[in-house]
Amino acid sequence: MTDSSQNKDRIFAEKMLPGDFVFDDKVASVFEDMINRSVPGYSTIIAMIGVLAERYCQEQSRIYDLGCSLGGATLAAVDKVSCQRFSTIAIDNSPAMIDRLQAKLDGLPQFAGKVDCRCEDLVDSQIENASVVVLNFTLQFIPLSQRAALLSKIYEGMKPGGILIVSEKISFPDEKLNQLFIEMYHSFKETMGYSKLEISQKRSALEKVLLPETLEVHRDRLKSTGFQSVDVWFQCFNFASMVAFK
Ligand code: GEK
Repeated sequence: MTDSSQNKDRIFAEKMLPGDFVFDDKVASVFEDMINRSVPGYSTIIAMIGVLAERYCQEQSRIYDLGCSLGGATLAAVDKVSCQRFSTIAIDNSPAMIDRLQAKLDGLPQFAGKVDCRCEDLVDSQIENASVVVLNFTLQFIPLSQRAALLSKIYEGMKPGGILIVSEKISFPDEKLNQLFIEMYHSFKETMGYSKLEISQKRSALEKVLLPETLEVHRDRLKSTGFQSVDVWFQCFNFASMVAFK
């Protein structure tokens, strides 16, 4: 297995037949480059997840990273938390991602035994005794009809005083702003070295797979799930991260 941080994302560089985006081995092998060049503010969001985890992780509780990919948020959290006794569970349903994350952890002695990597559909995962739950750009891939039930399950599995971090690509009710932010986002991707062909082929591949919602929809659903305080702590164009407190 190669070190994915060395691999450049050229998946959509050549003209290709249309097809839905999947988190397969090809994507996992370039994922770090892909997400860093595709999500504005990704490295800031990851670092701040560490800061939030440090503050809100409770003794004898669990941290969950749901849709962990290569563990960017997992490692940032574990690295910062100062609790004496806590466990961390990193879940993804892509075997390619979980195998790579496990291999990465095996090479990092400071994380030995600290992260339990699970290859499962988070819709079926059990959430228990959680003080920090992370959905960093994952909820957007869950079918719309399953999102409310997933959030209720997470809420039920959380300790009072715990936090849920939800980062998402978002849409806007105002069509003019929606269009503007999409265009700004595409300009951002061009500055990150993606061609117009890459941007348009990836957009088509994600169309039926990544389903953005508005901040209002996210806020209302989190509130009706039971979360007490909910708001955005990071936003850049059509990418935002929210925090919700139980
Ligand atoms: C990061 N959080 O670097 N069950 C489990 N995993 C899933 C499911 C599901 N039902 N659906 C999608 N995934 C990471 C980045 S990427 C975001 C998250 C992106 C997983 C999928 O396999 C992929 O690894 C991840 O969610 C989404 O902080 O690529 O835009």
